[in-house]
Amino acid sequence: MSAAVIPGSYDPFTLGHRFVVTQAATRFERVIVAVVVNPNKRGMFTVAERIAMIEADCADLPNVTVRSWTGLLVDLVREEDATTIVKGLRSETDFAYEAPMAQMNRELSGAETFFMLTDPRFAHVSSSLIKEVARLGGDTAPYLSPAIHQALDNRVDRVRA
Ligand code: COD
Repeated sequence: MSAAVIPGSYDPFTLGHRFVVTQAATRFERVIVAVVVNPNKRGMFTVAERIAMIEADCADLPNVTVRSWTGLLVDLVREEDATTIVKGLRSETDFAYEAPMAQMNRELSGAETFFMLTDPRFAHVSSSLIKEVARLGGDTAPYLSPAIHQALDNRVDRVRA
């Protein structure tokens, strides 16, 4: 059975992420969205909150599951009996960052990385830029599902209060 892991911080999950997951869900029998925990980085949303938001956002994709992961990504790939990692690409900058990781992951375990070009509507969208726009009062609705947009608005309001 073909299975792919799509890792990220997802703080928060954007429509760019959603595009990549949706495309992968039509091409793999199983898709595992992995919220990778970076112990040195405190996010705006907890890992549990991110998982809940992604699960709700991907509820229409029955072959997609969401979980957290700490450690080497290839160990998760092995644990999930997957062979493929999927990464979204927005630009050459993403490719330059991702290519050495893809080579390393192949050497470590034989896991292959498939790169997927994002939808041009989301080529400038990153979680960090979205958070900055929200903090400064800009409209982030075009880049997030309605529930995640609401959650971000609530969190930013709490930060401001
Ligand atoms: N459209 C399409 N794709 C996008 C978009 C968008 N608008 N925004 C981001 N993406 C892609 C990114 O390129 C990335 O592939 C993925 O979505 C997740 O993005 P983020 O910003 O949520 O997450 P990052 O970049 O902080 O995540 C980095 C990883 C956790 C994926 C990376 O560090 C990793 O694979 N870590 C595993 C640990 C490990 O094994 N390290 C050794 C590797 S050799």
